Amino acid sequence: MLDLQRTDPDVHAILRREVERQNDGLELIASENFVSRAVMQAMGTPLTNKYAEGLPGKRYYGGCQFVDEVEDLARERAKALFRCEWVNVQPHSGASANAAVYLAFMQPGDTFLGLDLAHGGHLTHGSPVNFSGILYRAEHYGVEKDGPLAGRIDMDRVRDKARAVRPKMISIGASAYTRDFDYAAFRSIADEVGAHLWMDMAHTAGLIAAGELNDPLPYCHVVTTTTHKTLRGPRAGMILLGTDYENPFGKTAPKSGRLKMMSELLDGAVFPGMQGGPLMHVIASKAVAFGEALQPAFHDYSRRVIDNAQVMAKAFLERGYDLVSGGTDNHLLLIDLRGKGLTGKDAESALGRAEITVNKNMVPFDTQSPFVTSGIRVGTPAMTTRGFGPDEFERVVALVDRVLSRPADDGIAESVRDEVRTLCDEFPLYDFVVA
Ligand code: DSN
Repeated sequence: MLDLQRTDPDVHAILRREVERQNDGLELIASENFVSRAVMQAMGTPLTNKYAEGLPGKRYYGGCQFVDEVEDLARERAKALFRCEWVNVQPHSGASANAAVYLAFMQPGDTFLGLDLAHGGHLTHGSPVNFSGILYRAEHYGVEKDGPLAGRIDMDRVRDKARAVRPKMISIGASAYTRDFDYAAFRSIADEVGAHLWMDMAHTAGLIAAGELNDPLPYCHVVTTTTHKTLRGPRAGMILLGTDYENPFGKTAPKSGRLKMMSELLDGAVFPGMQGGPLMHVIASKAVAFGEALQPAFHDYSRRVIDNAQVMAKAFLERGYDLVSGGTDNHLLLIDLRGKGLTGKDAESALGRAEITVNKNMVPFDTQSPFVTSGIRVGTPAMTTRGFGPDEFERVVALVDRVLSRPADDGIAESVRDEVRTLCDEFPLYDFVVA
């Protein structure tokens, strides 16, 4: 960093301010985390210089002998982590991984069925403003509005919808869904209608790797993920094949043949289908992160992420907040602020003034626009990495509540910000980037 300070003080000054922001504030965005120094070091290496189109041992460029080794290591570690037989670690992001899945298994105009963005799904699961909704015929299932399954997916409704629209592919996965998924039920629906089953586990990959949530790999034909979020690696993506290769294209082929067919389709969809050269410095960083996630300490971390989310849920409920689905099974909460007379936009902005970072989020059946929203999404992965436990998360809820009770009061924002800084100082984060 000292070099950068000398050679480009403008960029250095911006980086320093961002690191200070991360050090001094409460990071509650559910999709963010804090990576280790080792994960960052691998990214900041000369591997960024290397072109390596193709796969290890089959490249279109010379000089790939060492990047081959690191990609192989990343692949082996990912397979061990998710107990599966095939991965592609080249997608630049979760959205790129998802695009490759569409390219491999769908033709433009084909129908697929996924969770509605407005009910917690993701842009790449068929939003009309995303390629997935522009190129393909997107149909959606959602969560229940009322009754015992309020805020949750009713699998009978998913089955009815699948029977009605006969999708070629069904997606599972979400960016704001607080409950676990019933993969066996999804698989039985996919089998009934002859659809590929795809899980986008971007949010929960770390919790799944640690065995803290249901495992999609035995049920889904293909699984995609980001490698940051709960997995706590670099910002990037990955594709995995499920461990049951029975699929609508190859029911009669032997297992090894089906694995080959599916993996070749997906490899080709990543490169040359979607991407050019893979980012070898990021792949090296993925290898480091997967190595960390294979350690027993990562299991303990993942358990604490969920325990802390439950502590937060209880504390918010006790303070009269309305949680979509009434609580959480995973790392995030979706808070419906309509009962508090607040929009998500106003809440995000008021909390921001106190250096508490959240994101505004649509709640199911929202009447506000996606830019305003009626909710906020909060998560525990980042502050759990920092060392926060139940006591700290209870303090966090008290601080959030103080701000949201008087969102326009600058005096409260200022005093909460002072407490936030004191709390953060007790759990130091990065001291090396700003040296
Ligand atoms: N943008 C991510 C999130 O915040 O959930 C999903 O890709």
